[in-house]
Amino acid sequence: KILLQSASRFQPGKKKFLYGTAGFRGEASMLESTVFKAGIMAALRSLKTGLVVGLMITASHNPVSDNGVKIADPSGGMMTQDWEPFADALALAPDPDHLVELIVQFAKKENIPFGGTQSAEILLGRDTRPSGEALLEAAKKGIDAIIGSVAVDMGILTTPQLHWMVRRRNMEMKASEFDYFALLSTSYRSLVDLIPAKTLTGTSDVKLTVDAANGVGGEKIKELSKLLTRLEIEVRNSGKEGEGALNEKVGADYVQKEKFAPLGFGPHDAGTRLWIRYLNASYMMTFEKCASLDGDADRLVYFRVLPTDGRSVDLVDGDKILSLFALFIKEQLTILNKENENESSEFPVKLGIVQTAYANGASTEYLKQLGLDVVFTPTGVKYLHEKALENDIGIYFEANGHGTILFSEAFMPRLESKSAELSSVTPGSEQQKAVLRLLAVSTLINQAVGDALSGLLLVEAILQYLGWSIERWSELYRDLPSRQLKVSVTDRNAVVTTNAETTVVKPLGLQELINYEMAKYPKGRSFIRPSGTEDVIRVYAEASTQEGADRLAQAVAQHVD
Ligand code: NG1
Ligand code: ZN
Repeated sequence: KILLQSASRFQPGKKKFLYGTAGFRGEASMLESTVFKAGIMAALRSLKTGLVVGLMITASHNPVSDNGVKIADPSGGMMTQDWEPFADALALAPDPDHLVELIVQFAKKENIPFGGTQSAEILLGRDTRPSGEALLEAAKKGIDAIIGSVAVDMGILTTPQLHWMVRRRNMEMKASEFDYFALLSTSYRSLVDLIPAKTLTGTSDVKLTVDAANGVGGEKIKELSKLLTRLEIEVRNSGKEGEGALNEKVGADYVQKEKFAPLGFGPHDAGTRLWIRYLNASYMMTFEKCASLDGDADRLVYFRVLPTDGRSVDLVDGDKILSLFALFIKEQLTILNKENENESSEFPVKLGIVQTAYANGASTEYLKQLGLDVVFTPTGVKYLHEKALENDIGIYFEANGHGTILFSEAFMPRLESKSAELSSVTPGSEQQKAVLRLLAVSTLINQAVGDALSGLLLVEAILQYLGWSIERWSELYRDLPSRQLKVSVTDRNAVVTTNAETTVVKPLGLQELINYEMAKYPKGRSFIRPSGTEDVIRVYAEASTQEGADRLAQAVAQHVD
């Protein structure tokens, strides 16, 4: 009855929403009833599992007029895919009666202890969008409509902070925002303290300029940086009044897709080049390293403004962050397994890499050259995350900068007992340090979802460990030129793909046309897929030259149209 009453207050709008790559997204003013239903979903999910669930109001890198809602499962990851059809059905329910009927049926099928003694707890978070507050109220109404469920408003958060809190709560660990900042900063500190003295570059702070997309990451990174030693962060586009609009020509999505510096950055950020004579050798030093977060701070890319025009950038994208992480972890595993006189036992570790078709071909080649095992999944964190979990240590990244490192549940106790063994057998040994580094990575990196803040600290710690500048890092391999386009279509679901989205199966004949275009360009590779967050078909193309990539993308886009 309560459900029916509140449902009548949230009549569905005309627009139909589906639970896509990252939950429901769209024009904020159309979303109220959908968010209300997401509140119901979250409550049911918590009732079903008996654990804490999260609900986040954000539209990430999309314009400020948009918003969205997604549910974090008890693990801290994305809501289980099994429930997506139910989410869609709820969203499509034409009226309150149908809605209630759907819920009752689903609760029966899933054995959800509906109306019983079981209680549910849902952590709510939202980004800085002005529409967030009202939508959060709608979510609360949805939660309140399910008896026994409690909504806990965690305030304005980055998406990864909320996921982290859910995960930690269910692990019965401290999970406040303060705990988050404390854990990240102490883990970073441990990694920096473990840097070999010979690579430590002087005593001065490392500098980094961060574009926070005028989003929630701006204030959060400022707070975090107060707790950091050896890293000085300047934040621009922090979201303060007068600094510009959320995600408008700023942020990780803009920098990665357009390959231009965000607003607020220019020629003055291209840096100074100095030749320093030291022990008869010349060193070139540059002082410019910039990073961009997206609107909810779950994506991170690095860049360097090029002195040529002060606007173009040398992009260091998610693939290169992944490569840096992979290189570092692999090195620690090698140290750990190096034979030594103390003969600690062999410590086999399964390290695996997960990418999507958007990964630059050069990155995949580089990772394979390192001897790493690389697999591909369709776009969407839920797929990458699931695949990465099949390893002891799994690293996944999307080219757009969303990714993380996962340490499996079975592996963590092994790593901890190895650490205990080494600290008694060979304290202070290189092996012991390698284990301590891996342990610090496991607490620094957000294992619930990709997190720009924790990712950034890991990047900085590794660069210091290696003694690398952003230029040296960028030179790991040279990206193949690429181009991304989007084509507006009436029904994006008319395109169906397979093979981790690299082959079109519907409409018939389209793949043959794409193959025909690809064959025209050296190193030509192109694929299309329906976006899960916008009403478009995305086109990706790669070739040995930029002109080739541009022409290939254009040609393929024309076949889609
Ligand atoms: P869609 O719109 O499905 O392409 C985009 C990103 C995904 C993921 C989601 C969620 C690209 C090409 N796609 O999804 O990788 O990050 O948004 O935010 O960047
Ligand atoms: Zn995001």
